Amino acid sequence: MAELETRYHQVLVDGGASQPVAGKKWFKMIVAAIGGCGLVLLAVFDASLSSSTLQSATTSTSLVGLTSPRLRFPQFAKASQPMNLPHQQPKQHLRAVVTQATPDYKLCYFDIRGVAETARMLFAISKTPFEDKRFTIKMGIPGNFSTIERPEFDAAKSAGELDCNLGKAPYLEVDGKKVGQSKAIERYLAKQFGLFGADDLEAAVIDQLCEHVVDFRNAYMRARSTQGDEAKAAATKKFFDETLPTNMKLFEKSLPAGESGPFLLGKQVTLADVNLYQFVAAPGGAFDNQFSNNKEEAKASFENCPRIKAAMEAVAAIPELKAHIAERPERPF
Ligand SMILES: N[C@@H](CCC(=O)N[C@@H](CS)C(=O)NCC(=O)O)C(=O)O
Repeated sequence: MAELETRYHQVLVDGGASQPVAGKKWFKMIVAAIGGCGLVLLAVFDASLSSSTLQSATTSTSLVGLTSPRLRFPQFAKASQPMNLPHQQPKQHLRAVVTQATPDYKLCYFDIRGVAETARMLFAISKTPFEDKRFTIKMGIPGNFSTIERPEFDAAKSAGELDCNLGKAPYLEVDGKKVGQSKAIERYLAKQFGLFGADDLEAAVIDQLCEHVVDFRNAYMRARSTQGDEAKAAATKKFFDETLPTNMKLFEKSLPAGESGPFLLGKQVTLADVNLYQFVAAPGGAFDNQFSNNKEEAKASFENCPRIKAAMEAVAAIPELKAHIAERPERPF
């Protein structure tokens, strides 16, 4: 039996190129038959997914960046070479392999753009329906958070509904299961919608670019928390005049070489594009709201970064995103 398993493994992993370990002829025949069935099943399964399913998957199902046959046989993930079935090119990744009903998504956050807006953009770009649950907020004095009233949020927090995000918002519900932390939600949704790269390495580069944005945001927050009005104004000016343009050039240099765009990582929009867009270029983004009226400085910061510029223009031109921005409720931040 151990021999049979070994041979079956070889058939799946290297297409049977290795020498069988079994010595007896009848045993070889059984093993070959089992291996052959496995191959036929794999081929049929792959072929059935390659054309029509792939088409419909892009609109109604999850897109996952996994290569076959590793998806189906994760225990063989460490195999040195994936098996190349006849219609597969070496190194070609099957982007859509799992068809499934779209889950019930519910995103719970305040009735503002805030840290949930990138997630809402991901829903819009992927044309995925979701419940956009918004806790109302009322400011006694505009911009003064000590005068804020948010009865629905308070009730939800007392009821333990926000426990997954340490008593804060947002959280995402997927078929009743909750995920907290806005960045975790973004990554999860991007993976579900095929906006997180074609493989783990591309996903890591997308992560890298998103973390750059976190660093840039932290630099801005440090400038904004400078004590004293004059010192704070000077620190904020320095951020837009020097820090942000320098950072954008570094961001551009950090992009993988050889991609022709228009998006940061090639032809396909990813979470990295949407994240950077919401930070420096989106209407109502990080520098275009009640607390920051610096959208022109933000846009100027990547004027000399051709790849970023092209990517930001390409994101701005996505019809579904344009519609989302035009139709979303007007809020101060
Ligand atoms: N790291 C968390 C931060 C969550 C957070 O601070 N949420 C704020 C709104 S942006 C909140 O719920 N504030 C209400 C409170 O602290 O009472 C995330 O990104 O999800």
